[in-house]
Amino acid sequence: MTANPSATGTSPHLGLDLHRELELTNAWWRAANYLAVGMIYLQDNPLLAEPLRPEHIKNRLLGHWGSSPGQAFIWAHANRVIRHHQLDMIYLSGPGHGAPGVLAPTYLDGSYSEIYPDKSQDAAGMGRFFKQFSFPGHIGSHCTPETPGSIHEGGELGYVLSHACGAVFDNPELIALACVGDGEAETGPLATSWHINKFLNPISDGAVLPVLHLNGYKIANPTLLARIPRDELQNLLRGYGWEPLFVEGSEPQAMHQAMAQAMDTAIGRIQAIRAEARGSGEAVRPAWPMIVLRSPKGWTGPAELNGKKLEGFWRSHQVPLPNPKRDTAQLQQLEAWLKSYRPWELFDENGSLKPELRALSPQGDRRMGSNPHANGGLLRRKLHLPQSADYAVSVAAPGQVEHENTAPLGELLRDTIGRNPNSLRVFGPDETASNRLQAIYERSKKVWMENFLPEDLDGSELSREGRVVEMLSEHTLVGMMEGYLLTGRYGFFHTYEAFAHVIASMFNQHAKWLESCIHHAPWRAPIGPWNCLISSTVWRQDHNGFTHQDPGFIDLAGNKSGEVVRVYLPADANSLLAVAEQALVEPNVCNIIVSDKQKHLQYLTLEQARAHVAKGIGLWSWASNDHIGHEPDEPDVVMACAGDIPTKETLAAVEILRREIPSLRIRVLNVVKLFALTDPSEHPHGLSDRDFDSLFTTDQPVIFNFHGYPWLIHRLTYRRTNHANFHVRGYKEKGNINTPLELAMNNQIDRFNLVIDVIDRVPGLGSRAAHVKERMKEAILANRAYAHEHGMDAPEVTNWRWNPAANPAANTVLEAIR
Ligand SMILES: Cc1ncc(C[n+]2csc(CCOP(=O)(O)OP(=O)(O)O)c2C)c(N)n1
Repeated sequence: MTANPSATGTSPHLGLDLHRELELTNAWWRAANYLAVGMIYLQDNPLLAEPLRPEHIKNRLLGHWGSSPGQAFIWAHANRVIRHHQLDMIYLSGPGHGAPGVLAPTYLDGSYSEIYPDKSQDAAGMGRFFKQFSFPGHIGSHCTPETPGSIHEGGELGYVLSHACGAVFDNPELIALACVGDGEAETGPLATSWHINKFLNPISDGAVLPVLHLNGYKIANPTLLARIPRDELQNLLRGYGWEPLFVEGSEPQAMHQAMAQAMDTAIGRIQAIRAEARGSGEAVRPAWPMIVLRSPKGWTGPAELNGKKLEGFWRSHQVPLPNPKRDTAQLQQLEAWLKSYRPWELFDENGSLKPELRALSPQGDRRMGSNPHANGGLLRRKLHLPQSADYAVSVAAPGQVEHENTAPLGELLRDTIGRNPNSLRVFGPDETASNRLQAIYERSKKVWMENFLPEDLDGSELSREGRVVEMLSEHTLVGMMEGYLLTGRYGFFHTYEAFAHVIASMFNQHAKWLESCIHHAPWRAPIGPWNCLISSTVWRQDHNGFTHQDPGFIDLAGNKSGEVVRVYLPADANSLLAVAEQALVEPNVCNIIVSDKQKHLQYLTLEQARAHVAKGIGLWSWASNDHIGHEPDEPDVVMACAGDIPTKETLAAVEILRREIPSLRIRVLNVVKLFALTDPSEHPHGLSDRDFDSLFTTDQPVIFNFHGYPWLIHRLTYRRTNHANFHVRGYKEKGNINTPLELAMNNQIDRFNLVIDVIDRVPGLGSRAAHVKERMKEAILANRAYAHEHGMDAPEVTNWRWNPAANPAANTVLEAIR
């Protein structure tokens, strides 16, 4: 429907009739637009107390005007319905580059000055507010963490709806007003996120109110949704399950009327949906309302410059008048533009907003600049974890039993959800059971607001109230999780390793957000950790093959600030539990946990695993033979490993070496915290040089068997004393439909190649261990032939168990050297 532009009646608030209320709303919007222009251009003379001169203009003009007036318009009308209905509402700016249209309202509602008292409500404060915008040493040009009321920077476009959805999960009274850029709507993540309405339960969740901001243009192009026929757009949005309300035009008075009516209709509809569902107790998916705001890009800005169209065209996207400092005509045009808002009618002689306009903002925490949900750490409660010991795998001796590493974690998550029923959700792209986390379903199912078929009762685990969110859009899931975290709750995302790259950019953005919060917005309380379990890993893609083999996601983590990023590579189930005990609760971090879902050998008891995780790198003395009591421990070689399969192959290699060359002194190190490898000045997990040197030695060969691409280990250790002796094995893009051992052999992380590496690297071994080396080469050929003949690994490989009983008689090589 199109909102009727001739809405009439009496405002139930402020004792104003609607006409007067909208007149004031328009004045408030003028004030916001004035501030937005001031932010982009002015470093002095904020109230135009004197004629505008070049020195009042900033030297570099950095910002985006085009989106700003439309966003301030939305905010103005949100204020109106918040006041009328005492709503709990937050605003998310999809095109966050339109920050002037968000910052200005937070200044007008007083939130900004409360957080930043020097940006006071007077001319001097306004001057500082203008100058700091998009200015070196001050704030950025998007809705960065410094922006009060923002949980969404909007620098990288595409996530506004999924963030909004996460924010309203389990917040039944909250409305997340989400401005979607029409350019943003062309991105893959945004396009798929229209489906959020399939996961919102009108009884227990809040509502997302999208406003598709159809201002027609991106940076230098028309937008698709603005140019397709209107009925096509309407059908598209309806097809996604929304009921669009259209507000279209450019004449302010008619637009205020239309927007007021659309907002009234939308809020009325949301309230009716809630009342119906909550009254009946029956949750079905309604057609939630949304608004399509078709207004000019750069609305109220200069119509043209040198005969070229600005308002209502892409040329208004950034700074419409690019050079008023040096071009007198542009300076005059800018002054006329600023004066067109009649600031003298809006601000008193001190520069404070006039009281009748100030009254248009909601009060206290109802202001969208001060809503506590947008500083979610304030609302965050401690996550109650059950005792991990209840789920620990019993390990009588290392390397004897196999277990699915992720299954106990599933039990831990199940009971953590039980203890935190409204503040923990698990997100995954259709893989919760596949990743062996299905124990969660004993406590909570998958949320599903669509219809149910009878056969769904047979194992589909669907429910209206589920704490598990599954959808085949990693973007939407991670966006939902981030919205959930940013509003003070806890989340856990799990995915395929190779496809974690799909959300690599989201990880980047979230890590940047956290980093900025810590350094530039200390008033933001810490939020719960961003958890990503990578559980279908490169080394066990038996039925998928090459496309599913890519351990590069953790490489990204190496690019981010150590303050906010953690990578864990637990080798067994208890290590994963011990990691989870930390990862689930550490605030303001992103955790990447790599743990394959299949059955693996178990090495450590929970107590041992906890100590191992606390240290980050463990010297596994039970696997080493360099500990010779009274003499200094001097290994001939250090066998280091990180990750489940590389750990197993390393141990199998050590077993061969101890059998074949028993006097070779081997030290086995297992790395569970990847960043323990780096310097403590780079990462809080980092080991000191002394600790590192004592583990890895300063001069002995280190054969490092790594889960990921080998270069990452070199990146992390290049400054360590013994780096020159590091020989790293890892994934080298050699894969197909392989057996596990064959894949390991193709990439040389297997036991036989590791033995060869040791023979090649330990000084003096070489030709003296030629017979062993030959046997290893033969073993590789034989095992490959077996795999190609039988389609599986030989039983002695598959059923291999740690058994270091050495046979001293076989030792001849090293004794001859010593
Ligand atoms: C994912 C992504 N791709 C490209 C850009 C670069 N970019 C910044 S603004 C913009 C145009 C945005 O258009 P729209 O969403 O309609 O916003 P508005 O018109 O309100 O400025 C683009 C392409 C980006 N920020 N994010």
